[in-house]
Amino acid sequence: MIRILHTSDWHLGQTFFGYERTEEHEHFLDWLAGCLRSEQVDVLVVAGDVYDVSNPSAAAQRMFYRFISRVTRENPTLQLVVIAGNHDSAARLEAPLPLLQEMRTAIKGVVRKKEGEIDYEDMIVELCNSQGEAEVLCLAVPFLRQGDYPAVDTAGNPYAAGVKALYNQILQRAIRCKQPGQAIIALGHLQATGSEIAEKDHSERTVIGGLECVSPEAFPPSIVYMALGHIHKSQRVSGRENIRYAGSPLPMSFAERNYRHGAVLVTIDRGELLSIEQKEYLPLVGLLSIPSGKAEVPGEVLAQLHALEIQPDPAPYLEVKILLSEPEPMLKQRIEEAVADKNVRLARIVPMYHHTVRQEMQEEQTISMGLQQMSPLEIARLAFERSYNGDMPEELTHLFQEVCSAVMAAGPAASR
Ligand SMILES: [Mn+2]
Repeated sequence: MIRILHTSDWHLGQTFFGYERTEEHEHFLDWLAGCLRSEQVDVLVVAGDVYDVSNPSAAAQRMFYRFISRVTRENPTLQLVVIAGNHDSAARLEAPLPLLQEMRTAIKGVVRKKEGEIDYEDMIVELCNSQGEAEVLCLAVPFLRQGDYPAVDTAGNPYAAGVKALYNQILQRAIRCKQPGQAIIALGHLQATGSEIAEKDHSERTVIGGLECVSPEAFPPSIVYMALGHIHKSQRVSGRENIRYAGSPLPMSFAERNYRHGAVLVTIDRGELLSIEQKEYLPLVGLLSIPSGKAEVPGEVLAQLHALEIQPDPAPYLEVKILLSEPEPMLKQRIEEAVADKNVRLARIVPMYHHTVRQEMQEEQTISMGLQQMSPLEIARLAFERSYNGDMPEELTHLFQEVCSAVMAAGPAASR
């Protein structure tokens, strides 16, 4: 039996509206270290975006290495598998590998080539149970950039087809060297179709129109568990229990206020998936939104802020949403005064003008329709209508379609 803990999107080093989050990340890592011990985890998986930026600070890197050193000392057979996400620098993440391998840590950032061919075997990592027996073959595929995946002749989306082909190639090789009683799992840092992202949230950097979406069909049933990263909301994909996003341990934006955070504990025995269990983590610092629902006029919001109880430590992040009919220059100061003794970290004041509210309704409609179901042209038309209150001219429509097909032909890297 082997127990695998799936996490992703740690985003170490991230600041939140200018506030340091070190304490929050340390709190999460402490929780995680506790979980690894209490659940007797054999393998910890980080499905990408270890760091928030490709050139992380010395403090963020120290935090990561200190954690690896700590948990591998505390759990003498624990193994770690880390893949690079789109926020990580693939090469930099791999750089300390010669040292980390000594600590039973595998990092896959770069897709290697051997004699001009993708080195598929390089992405297969053996995972061992506490007895030291290899029970699982793990397809550790990092975030894929153009050139990392094979070029596929397709009328459809070249990125999705390329990613699917790459997983398939590695899977074929894994199946070939798989021993009886072994299972195959896979890691990925990508957006799967049928996954839910936060409303108006850009922190996941998804591209509208679904160009960067990979269908869950790309992951055949011979993969008993698919550990995904990139989307911050913990969820299963397209109703399939064994294809999951672990979600980010900390909320990365106010849109993620109501998310549940944590890790996924996966138990595999004799080649079969035994159980999938969500381990909940409560972030150290809360998010507070005032008003809790839609934006209100300044008088109402200020009254609510004055009535706010003094918050317990650690001070929550506060977002204030104000409905305005005209700019109010003194507003920021009045809000700051109202919360001065409330023990909150004022993160942002969101002014909403009446026309923004109308746009919001349109946007909500769009989201309920599902951007995935809309073509890029439909989205562009909607955006044009919103900005200019009229239909998009025919000439512009033609130009847009030309650009679209050029981008499609070039693959997703061109849009990044
Ligand atoms: Mn990501």
